[in-house]
Amino acid sequence: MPVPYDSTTSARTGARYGPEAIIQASASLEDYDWELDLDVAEVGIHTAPILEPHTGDPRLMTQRIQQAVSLFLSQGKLVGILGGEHSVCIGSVQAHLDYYPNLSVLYLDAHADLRQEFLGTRWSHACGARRIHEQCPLVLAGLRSLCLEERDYIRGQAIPAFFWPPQGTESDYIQQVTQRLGPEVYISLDLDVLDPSLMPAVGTPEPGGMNWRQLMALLSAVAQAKRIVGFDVNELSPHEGPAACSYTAAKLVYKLIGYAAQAGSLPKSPSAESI
Ligand SMILES: [Mn+2]
Repeated sequence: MPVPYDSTTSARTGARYGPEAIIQASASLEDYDWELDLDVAEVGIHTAPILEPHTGDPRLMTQRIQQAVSLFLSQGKLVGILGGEHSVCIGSVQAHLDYYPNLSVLYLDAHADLRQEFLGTRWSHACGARRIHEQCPLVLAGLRSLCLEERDYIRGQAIPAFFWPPQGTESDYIQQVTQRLGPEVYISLDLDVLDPSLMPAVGTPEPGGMNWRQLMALLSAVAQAKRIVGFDVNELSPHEGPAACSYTAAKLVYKLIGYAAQAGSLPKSPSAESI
């Protein structure tokens, strides 16, 4: 579901162009995934109409996203959101909790997004993880940028926060992240979890991030151990970087669909439309 929304973005706007760029790039990708030995298109991918942004009130935008995601969940679909700024995760997770009460969220982001409020709203892109943590268990991974308020909140609430780069081996890191998640996992991903050398087209680039292989290793391990029941991929700001970034984001979305299918997360729906 494309959500071209970036109204609370503080540094660089442009994530509103992300969904269209991902969808365009996806048409040029191979549907077959050799790693999974799976034709992702055959899983059944439906591209929903774009969700029109509510630019007047971020709280109302959150509600709009929740209602739209709920509609698809009521039809037994696995929903993946193409953002848009990262605050789109709040409404999506709220909707998923109605269907998956034991949901836990893997929040992949260079930033903690744990501020209580940012620039006058609690539904800002800088508050996404905070709003999620108020509702369900949350695991932060890929983290490498935060403020003191967020550090204190992580310590006070004992939130599992895995900083990047890993202190030990990558496989230990992956194991520790996975162990902190429940059986049903929602993946909320800010593309700035990747290193800006690979993904410069984001609103708030942060050096020292994951490379492609490291991110895939983590997602693959989570998919093998857990059931992926929903996801969002956010913050692609295509005008801020080379076209390769849109392809990378589109490939990531295909990978997430493939991993979810591999783990048996996807409902078998004969009515799914292919694109
Ligand atoms: Mn971020």
